[in-house]
Amino acid sequence: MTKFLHIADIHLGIRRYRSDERTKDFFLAWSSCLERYAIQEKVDFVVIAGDLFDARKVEPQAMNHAMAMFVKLRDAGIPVIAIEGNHDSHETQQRFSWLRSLSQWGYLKLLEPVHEESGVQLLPWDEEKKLGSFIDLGNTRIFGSIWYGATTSNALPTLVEQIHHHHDPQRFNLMMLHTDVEGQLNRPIPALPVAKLNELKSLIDYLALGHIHKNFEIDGWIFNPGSLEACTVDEFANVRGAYLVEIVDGKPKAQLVRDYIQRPIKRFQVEVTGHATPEALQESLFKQLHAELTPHDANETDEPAPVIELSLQGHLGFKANLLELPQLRTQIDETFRPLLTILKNQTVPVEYAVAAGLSEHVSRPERERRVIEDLISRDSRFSRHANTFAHLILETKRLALVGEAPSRIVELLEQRMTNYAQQEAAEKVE
Ligand SMILES: [Mn+2]
Repeated sequence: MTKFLHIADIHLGIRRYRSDERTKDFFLAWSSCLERYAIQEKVDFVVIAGDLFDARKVEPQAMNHAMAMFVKLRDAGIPVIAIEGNHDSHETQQRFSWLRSLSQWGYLKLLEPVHEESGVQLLPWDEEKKLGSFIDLGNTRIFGSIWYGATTSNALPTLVEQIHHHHDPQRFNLMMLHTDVEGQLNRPIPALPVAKLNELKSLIDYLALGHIHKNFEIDGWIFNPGSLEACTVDEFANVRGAYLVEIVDGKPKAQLVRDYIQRPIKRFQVEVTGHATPEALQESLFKQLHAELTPHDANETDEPAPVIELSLQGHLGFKANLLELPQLRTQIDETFRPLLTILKNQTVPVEYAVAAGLSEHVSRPERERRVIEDLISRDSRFSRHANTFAHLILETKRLALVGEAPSRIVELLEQRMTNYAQQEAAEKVE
């Protein structure tokens, strides 16, 4: 029985939050994942579906991180098959890349389609030249591709045609592809439609994807493990891991495995509504944190210090500049000693908190009146008569909507304003 490990988007060498520790996290994820799920599991091979490195100009430390494990895998007799991702692709017009060098030195086998004048060619792996587009390992045929980006849709038909030609119905056919897939990201960018990928379905038994940093699986044959670690703050919320796959009766039995070293994240949502002063908010915030979090103590636990993420939500009861987030962060860092604290301010400043606290059952006209009234109240010259002016504005709108002539609307407005001024004057006399 064949068993393999599928990983992607390891991003060795990534630098974030000016934290060297965070860079090391990516090595720990990579090394602990391979120790546990490749070496201990005695897999037949490992596939890396792109973005092993965070950048094509690989930092010395990142190369050390990569080599530490390539040597171990080589000693364990486990071949590594890889493709380029968008982060570590070779420069066009450039013959050299670190992935190509690693392939030449025998630490991995980089699979690349060959682009000739006649079009794309898939060539079998040549162990002497250490070059090729597909390779046979036991009963598995593995195809590589390159990062096509926005042109994936255009490149796919020729690739499908080539795979038609080279796939081996007697074997388990695996293909690695680094791509966006439609419906998996909430970004308004063109992504590859699943219908396009389905053209490969009759030819490929396991499509090993990379690129999107969260886990997903489609129809039991398309697998995207997600990145090994979270590359950005937003990615902390994603499910990610590696696929440990057994080929049973020619079908993949893929299990998402996640039990390797990852930096823990503690996420909190803090409701700011109802706190009239920064002090009151701070008190309640720390009460909430203390209830759910013990200060990290490196002498007491082997667990790495967590990343704390705080999202502040709701309507501020005081001016936004009184929130003083840098001080708040320092205080959290000193109290709980996390690796780092990420503050997300999603509060609505009191300055913009119009129609705050309105029940959802309030009718649309009433809601509209409240918004206008609140906006008028901001101006101290009119705040005393916000209600009157709100009605006046709504009346103007109503007249305009029923097609009243502009001159007539102005006339009415003038009339109301005169009444208002007279009323004002009368009040002053009193
Ligand atoms: Mn990536």
